[in-house]
Amino acid sequence: MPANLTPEYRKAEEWFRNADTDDERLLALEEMLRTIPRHKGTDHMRADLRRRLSKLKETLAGPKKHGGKRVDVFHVPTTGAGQVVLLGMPNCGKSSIVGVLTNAKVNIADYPFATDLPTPGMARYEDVSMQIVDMPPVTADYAPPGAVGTYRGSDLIGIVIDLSGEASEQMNTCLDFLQSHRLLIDEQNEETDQTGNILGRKAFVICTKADVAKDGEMEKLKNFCKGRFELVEVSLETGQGVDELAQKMFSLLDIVRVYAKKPGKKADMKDPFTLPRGSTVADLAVSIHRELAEKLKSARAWGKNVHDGQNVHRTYELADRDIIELHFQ
Ligand SMILES: Nc1nc2c(ncn2[C@@H]2O[C@H](COP(=O)(O)OP(=O)(O)OP(=O)(O)O)[C@@H](O)[C@H]2O)c(=O)[nH]1
Ligand SMILES: [Mg+2]
Repeated sequence: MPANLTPEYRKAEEWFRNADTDDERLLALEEMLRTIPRHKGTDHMRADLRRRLSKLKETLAGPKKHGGKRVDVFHVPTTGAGQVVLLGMPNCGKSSIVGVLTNAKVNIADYPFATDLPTPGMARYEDVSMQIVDMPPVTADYAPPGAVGTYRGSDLIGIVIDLSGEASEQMNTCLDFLQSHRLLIDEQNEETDQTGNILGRKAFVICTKADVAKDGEMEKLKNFCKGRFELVEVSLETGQGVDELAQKMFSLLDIVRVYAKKPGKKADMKDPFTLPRGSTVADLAVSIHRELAEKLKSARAWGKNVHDGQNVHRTYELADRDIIELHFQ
């Protein structure tokens, strides 16, 4: 696709070429980024400009102070019950999803590459808060440096596909990125690193722009995925499917909610503890208080798999919405 560069941009480029100090180069690069036309044909040029700009800023900031820590903006610590990180091509609706589900300040725009840094927000499902992270886009031959680390640190990857465009082409680009970085969990082969951590992550597909979808695109995508991924169809314009999306994230994060109860008191039903499915009473004790956990003597449970107030062993597997009363020595 032709870049159709404007005279304004050409002028900024000339300024850059003729600049003889880094300070001036920085201003010229910023001007180039400001004046470059924003469309698909300039995707790579803009990505390259951003890269040059950030390198130059680093040079201008001077050598790092001894012992000073470099902040990795692509490292997003998880808060809440789990972390979902979005992946998708430019303009597919990633920021709109985070904008609708959370209070985070995201940049939603009708031009591509509007987002350039990970931006987390907290989404609610019933009484659980889950973190959802907006990301800069990927294309067939560009991914933001550092993004692999963000995906590796997640609990779940949300592949975002714009139904008003070519769904299978977008899906191929996303899958190529995930597969080339060993980011997809594969049932046959759970690859691990040297310390035994599984490299891949679970993924699902969020299909956006249902209100302006191409006829039959959702069906085509379903066939393309052949049951490999779960899909949710949404419109961030009309709100269609947004509640289902939050519910799907909760169910795919595979967590259980547990309400703690003090002996003789009512359970705290407002603020559940969240643990991975398969966790036990002993795990709950550790998550409440690591040191106190060693003193766990007994526990009682209320919930769908037990009689009210039943005594349970420390190996009892917690079910979603259990109420647990812990007794310490
Ligand atoms: N009609 C319609 N428009 C949508 C929907 N979701 C997003 N948009 C529009 O699509 C454009 C791009 O949305 P963004 O959320 O900024 O896309 P993005 O994936 O974050 O884009 P980048 O940051 O460039 O990667 C905006 O103009 C949105 O208003 C939707 O469900 N329906
Ligand atoms: Mg965005």
